[in-house]
Amino acid sequence: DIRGVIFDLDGVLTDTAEYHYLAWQKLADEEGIPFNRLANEALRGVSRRASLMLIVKDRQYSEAQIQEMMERKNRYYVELLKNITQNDLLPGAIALLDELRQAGIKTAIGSASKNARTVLQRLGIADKVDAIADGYSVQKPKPAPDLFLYAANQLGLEPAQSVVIEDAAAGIEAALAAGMWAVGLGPVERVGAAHVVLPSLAGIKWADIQAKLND
Ligand code: B16
Ligand code: MG
Repeated sequence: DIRGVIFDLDGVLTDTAEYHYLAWQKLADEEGIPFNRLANEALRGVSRRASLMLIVKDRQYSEAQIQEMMERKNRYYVELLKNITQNDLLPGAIALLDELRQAGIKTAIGSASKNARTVLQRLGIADKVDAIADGYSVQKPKPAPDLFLYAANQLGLEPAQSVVIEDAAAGIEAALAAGMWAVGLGPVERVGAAHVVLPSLAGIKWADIQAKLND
Protein backbone atom coordinates (compact mmCIF):
# COMPACT_ATOMS: atom_id res chain seq x y z
CA ASP A 1 0.00 0.00 0.00
CA ILE A 2 1.39 3.38 -1.00
CA ARG A 3 1.36 5.87 1.86
CA GLY A 4 3.78 8.57 0.74
CA VAL A 5 4.92 10.52 -2.30
CA ILE A 6 8.40 12.01 -2.65
CA PHE A 7 8.65 14.86 -5.15
CA ASP A 8 11.83 15.87 -6.88
CA LEU A 9 11.90 19.67 -7.07
CA ASP A 10 13.65 20.96 -10.19
CA GLY A 11 11.77 19.65 -13.23
CA VAL A 12 8.82 18.28 -11.24
CA LEU A 13 7.36 21.09 -9.12
CA THR A 14 9.18 23.97 -10.82
CA ASP A 15 11.68 24.61 -13.60
CA THR A 16 14.75 25.99 -11.90
CA ALA A 17 16.72 24.22 -14.66
CA GLU A 18 16.71 27.45 -16.67
CA TYR A 19 18.29 29.39 -13.78
CA HIS A 20 20.86 26.63 -13.20
CA TYR A 21 21.63 26.82 -16.91
CA LEU A 22 22.07 30.61 -16.94
CA ALA A 23 24.38 30.44 -13.91
CA TRP A 24 26.51 27.64 -15.38
CA GLN A 25 26.67 29.45 -18.73
CA LYS A 26 27.99 32.62 -17.06
CA LEU A 27 30.64 30.63 -15.23
CA ALA A 28 31.65 28.70 -18.36
CA ASP A 29 31.89 31.96 -20.36
CA GLU A 30 34.10 33.49 -17.69
CA GLU A 31 36.33 30.42 -17.74
CA GLY A 32 36.40 30.27 -21.54
CA ILE A 33 34.90 26.78 -21.51
CA PRO A 34 32.51 25.87 -24.35
CA PHE A 35 28.99 25.26 -22.99
CA ASN A 36 25.44 25.62 -24.29
CA ARG A 37 21.82 24.63 -23.69
CA LEU A 38 22.29 21.24 -25.28
CA ALA A 39 25.27 20.42 -23.04
CA ASN A 40 23.15 21.61 -20.11
CA GLU A 41 20.66 18.77 -20.71
CA ALA A 42 23.21 16.32 -19.28
CA LEU A 43 23.14 18.23 -15.96
CA ARG A 44 19.47 17.53 -15.25
CA GLY A 45 19.13 16.36 -11.63
CA VAL A 46 22.91 16.07 -11.30
CA SER A 47 24.63 17.42 -8.16
CA ARG A 48 26.52 20.72 -8.21
CA ARG A 49 29.98 19.13 -8.14
CA ALA A 50 29.13 16.46 -10.71
CA SER A 51 27.63 19.16 -12.94
CA LEU A 52 30.85 21.18 -12.81
CA MET A 53 32.86 18.06 -13.64
CA LEU A 54 30.68 17.49 -16.73
CA ILE A 55 31.34 21.09 -17.81
CA VAL A 56 35.12 21.23 -17.25
CA LYS A 57 35.62 17.70 -18.67
CA ASP A 58 39.33 16.76 -18.57
CA ARG A 59 40.59 20.27 -17.80
CA GLN A 60 42.71 20.13 -14.67
CA TYR A 61 41.76 22.28 -11.67
CA SER A 62 42.86 22.25 -8.04
CA GLU A 63 40.31 21.45 -5.34
CA ALA A 64 40.42 25.15 -4.31
CA GLN A 65 39.59 26.23 -7.87
CA ILE A 66 36.75 23.70 -8.03
CA GLN A 67 35.34 25.03 -4.75
CA GLU A 68 35.62 28.61 -5.97
CA MET A 69 33.82 27.81 -9.22
CA MET A 70 31.02 25.97 -7.40
CA GLU A 71 30.58 28.95 -5.07
CA ARG A 72 30.62 31.41 -7.94
CA LYS A 73 28.01 29.48 -9.89
CA ASN A 74 25.87 29.28 -6.76
CA ARG A 75 26.08 33.04 -6.21
CA TYR A 76 24.77 33.60 -9.74
CA TYR A 77 22.05 30.99 -9.18
CA VAL A 78 20.93 32.39 -5.82
CA GLU A 79 20.69 35.85 -7.38
CA LEU A 80 18.43 34.44 -10.14
CA LEU A 81 16.23 32.67 -7.55
CA LYS A 82 14.99 36.11 -6.45
CA ASN A 83 12.86 36.04 -9.63
CA ILE A 84 10.89 32.97 -8.50
CA THR A 85 7.25 33.34 -7.45
CA GLN A 86 4.19 31.07 -7.15
CA ASN A 87 3.79 31.57 -10.90
CA ASP A 88 6.82 29.34 -11.37
CA LEU A 89 5.00 26.27 -10.06
CA LEU A 90 4.57 23.74 -12.87
CA PRO A 91 0.97 22.89 -13.91
CA GLY A 92 -0.69 20.32 -11.64
CA ALA A 93 1.85 20.60 -8.82
CA ILE A 94 -0.24 22.42 -6.20
CA ALA A 95 -3.38 20.48 -7.07
CA LEU A 96 -1.64 17.15 -6.50
CA LEU A 97 0.02 18.29 -3.25
CA ASP A 98 -3.33 19.48 -1.91
CA GLU A 99 -5.12 16.34 -3.03
CA LEU A 100 -2.53 14.11 -1.34
CA ARG A 101 -2.84 16.00 1.94
CA GLN A 102 -6.64 15.67 1.77
CA ALA A 103 -6.27 11.93 1.15
CA GLY A 104 -3.90 11.47 4.12
CA ILE A 105 -0.94 10.54 1.90
CA LYS A 106 2.36 11.85 3.28
CA THR A 107 4.51 14.07 1.06
CA ALA A 108 8.19 14.94 0.96
CA ILE A 109 10.66 16.77 -1.22
CA GLY A 110 13.69 14.81 -2.41
CA SER A 111 15.93 17.37 -4.09
CA ALA A 112 19.66 17.33 -4.71
CA SER A 113 19.69 21.10 -4.29
CA LYS A 114 21.19 22.93 -1.34
CA ASN A 115 18.84 25.76 -2.30
CA ALA A 116 15.69 23.62 -2.13
CA ARG A 117 14.27 25.32 1.00
CA THR A 118 14.70 28.78 -0.51
CA VAL A 119 12.99 27.65 -3.71
CA LEU A 120 10.10 26.01 -1.79
CA GLN A 121 9.60 29.18 0.22
CA ARG A 122 9.58 31.36 -2.88
CA LEU A 123 7.07 28.98 -4.49
CA GLY A 124 4.93 29.20 -1.34
CA ILE A 125 4.75 25.44 -0.80
CA ALA A 126 7.21 24.91 2.07
CA ASP A 127 4.40 24.05 4.49
CA LYS A 128 2.45 21.93 2.01
CA VAL A 129 4.91 19.04 2.45
CA ASP A 130 5.57 16.86 5.51
CA ALA A 131 9.36 16.52 5.07
CA ILE A 132 12.23 18.00 3.07
CA ALA A 133 15.30 16.04 1.97
CA ASP A 134 17.75 18.35 0.21
CA GLY A 135 21.39 18.77 -0.74
CA TYR A 136 22.35 18.89 2.95
CA SER A 137 20.55 15.69 3.99
CA VAL A 138 22.92 12.99 2.72
CA GLN A 139 26.44 12.63 1.36
CA LYS A 140 25.90 10.51 -1.74
CA PRO A 141 23.98 12.24 -4.55
CA LYS A 142 21.47 10.60 -6.93
CA PRO A 143 21.69 8.02 -8.53
CA ALA A 144 22.50 6.68 -5.03
CA PRO A 145 19.26 5.83 -3.17
CA ASP A 146 20.33 7.70 0.00
CA LEU A 147 18.34 10.91 -0.48
CA PHE A 148 15.03 9.14 -1.10
CA LEU A 149 15.65 6.66 1.75
CA TYR A 150 16.26 9.67 4.00
CA ALA A 151 12.98 11.25 2.85
CA ALA A 152 10.95 8.07 3.42
CA ASN A 153 12.54 7.68 6.83
CA GLN A 154 11.50 11.24 7.72
CA LEU A 155 7.93 10.28 6.78
CA GLY A 156 8.15 7.06 8.82
CA LEU A 157 7.57 4.94 5.71
CA GLU A 158 9.14 1.87 4.18
CA PRO A 159 10.56 2.18 0.65
CA ALA A 160 7.82 -0.09 -0.74
CA GLN A 161 5.20 2.31 0.66
CA SER A 162 6.75 5.26 -1.18
CA VAL A 163 6.47 6.67 -4.70
CA VAL A 164 9.09 9.00 -6.17
CA ILE A 165 8.15 11.51 -8.89
CA GLU A 166 11.23 12.47 -10.92
CA ASP A 167 12.22 14.10 -14.20
CA ALA A 168 15.86 12.95 -14.33
CA ALA A 169 17.36 9.60 -15.29
CA ALA A 170 19.63 9.76 -12.22
CA GLY A 171 16.55 10.31 -10.03
CA ILE A 172 14.65 7.33 -11.45
CA GLU A 173 17.74 5.20 -10.93
CA ALA A 174 17.94 6.40 -7.32
CA ALA A 175 14.26 5.62 -6.68
CA LEU A 176 14.58 2.10 -8.07
CA ALA A 177 17.79 1.50 -6.11
CA ALA A 178 15.86 2.55 -2.99
CA GLY A 179 13.21 -0.09 -3.71
CA MET A 180 10.52 2.53 -4.28
CA TRP A 181 7.88 3.05 -6.93
CA ALA A 182 8.98 5.47 -9.63
CA VAL A 183 6.95 7.89 -11.72
CA GLY A 184 8.96 9.54 -14.50
CA LEU A 185 7.98 12.88 -16.03
CA GLY A 186 9.15 13.50 -19.57
CA PRO A 187 10.29 11.51 -22.59
CA VAL A 188 10.65 7.72 -22.41
CA GLU A 189 14.25 8.09 -23.64
CA ARG A 190 15.00 9.87 -20.37
CA VAL A 191 12.69 8.37 -17.73
CA GLY A 192 11.62 5.12 -19.40
CA ALA A 193 13.04 3.02 -16.55
CA ALA A 194 10.24 4.28 -14.25
CA HIS A 195 7.18 2.12 -13.46
CA VAL A 196 4.95 4.85 -14.88
CA VAL A 197 5.84 7.58 -17.40
CA LEU A 198 3.77 10.76 -17.72
CA PRO A 199 4.41 13.89 -19.82
CA SER A 200 3.95 16.16 -16.76
CA LEU A 201 1.75 16.54 -13.66
CA ALA A 202 -0.76 18.70 -15.53
CA GLY A 203 -4.27 17.36 -14.89
CA ILE A 204 -2.93 14.34 -13.00
CA LYS A 205 -4.98 13.04 -10.07
CA TRP A 206 -3.67 10.73 -7.35
CA ALA A 207 -6.12 8.06 -8.58
CA ASP A 208 -4.50 8.23 -12.06
CA ILE A 209 -1.06 7.46 -10.64
CA GLN A 210 -2.40 4.68 -8.40
CA ALA A 211 -4.26 3.08 -11.31
CA LYS A 212 -1.17 3.12 -13.52
CA LEU A 213 1.03 1.70 -10.75
CA ASN A 214 -1.46 -1.15 -10.28
CA ASP A 215 -1.57 -1.96 -14.02
P1 B16 B 1 22.35 23.21 -5.99
P2 B16 B 1 16.63 18.44 -8.16
C1 B16 B 1 19.01 19.51 -8.75
O1 B16 B 1 17.71 19.66 -8.25
C2 B16 B 1 19.09 20.21 -10.10
O2 B16 B 1 18.28 19.53 -11.05
C3 B16 B 1 20.51 20.24 -10.57
O3 B16 B 1 20.57 20.96 -11.79
C4 B16 B 1 21.42 20.90 -9.53
O4 B16 B 1 22.78 20.89 -9.93
C5 B16 B 1 21.27 20.14 -8.20
O5 B16 B 1 19.89 20.15 -7.82
C6 B16 B 1 22.09 20.80 -7.09
O6 B16 B 1 21.57 22.08 -6.84
O7 B16 B 1 23.55 23.65 -6.78
O8 B16 B 1 21.29 24.29 -5.84
O9 B16 B 1 22.73 22.62 -4.66
O10 B16 B 1 16.22 18.10 -9.58
O11 B16 B 1 17.27 17.28 -7.43
O12 B16 B 1 15.50 19.08 -7.38
MG1 MG C 1 14.86 17.12 -11.17
